[in-house]
Amino acid sequence: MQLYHHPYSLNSQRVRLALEEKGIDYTSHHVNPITGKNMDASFFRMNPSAKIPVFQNGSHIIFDTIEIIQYVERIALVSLGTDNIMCSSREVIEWMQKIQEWKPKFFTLVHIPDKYRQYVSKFIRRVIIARMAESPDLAGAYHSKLREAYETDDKMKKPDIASQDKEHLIRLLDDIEAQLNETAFLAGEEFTMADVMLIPVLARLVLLNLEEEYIGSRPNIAEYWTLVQQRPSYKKVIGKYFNGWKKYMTLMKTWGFVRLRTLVKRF
Ligand SMILES: N[C@@H](CCC(=O)N[C@@H](CS)C(=O)NCC(=O)O)C(=O)O
Repeated sequence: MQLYHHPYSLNSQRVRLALEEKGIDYTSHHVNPITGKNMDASFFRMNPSAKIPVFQNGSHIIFDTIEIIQYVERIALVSLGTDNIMCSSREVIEWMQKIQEWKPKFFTLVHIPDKYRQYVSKFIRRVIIARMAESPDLAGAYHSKLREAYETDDKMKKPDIASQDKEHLIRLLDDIEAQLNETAFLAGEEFTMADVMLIPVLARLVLLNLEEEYIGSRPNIAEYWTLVQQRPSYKKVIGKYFNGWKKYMTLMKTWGFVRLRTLVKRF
């Protein structure tokens, strides 16, 4: 089984948390969307949306995060016996879908300083153009990605671009806060795939230095956040890259790559 993913990608984190929680082995391929690795023809040919994560088991390829997680659950059922491991209940799936409805893209982008955002955006556009020249048979799909990049840049110029996403996030967190008043985890007393969907959202808020505003102000979520950070799956998938000073190392590595490639004009 192959997983194409990256530590930066919130949906990739979800799938990796699920794999770790279920104890499933897989071959990991890092595809950094910020350095435009997702535009490499070898990956792009399999997945012209260029989005990660992508999960491949033989000829079976899955592109949707929730579908991948449910597939991982089924593999766990088959490989580890049916005694303890259950597939997600309806309640869990409802939470998963509700959390998935909140899209982190514009909310994240508005919290990144303009100068870095524009620099990376220009870099990615140049990567797309370079890859298009190398693989003209994929020109149509590369054009779509280029258009998408320009549309994103245009949308970012609108003053209240992330306000709807922010309101959506507040509603979601308020619902979660109320739920965590009743139960230790999102869908009951046990850790489930609903928690796997939520943890990367909280990690993203921390990464953007928004912990106090969104997590600290909600005592049940704050307590839950402390609890879930103790899990080995969290440490392996997120903590290893983003806890404390590590986040600066992770970000600097990517930023250094983008800067260097831009300076030497190698895309
Ligand atoms: N349909 C996908 C969406 C995944 C997605 O939005 N991935 C983002 C990162 S979390 C991505 O790959 N962005 C890079 C791009 O759009 O070029 C899913 O639900 O898994």
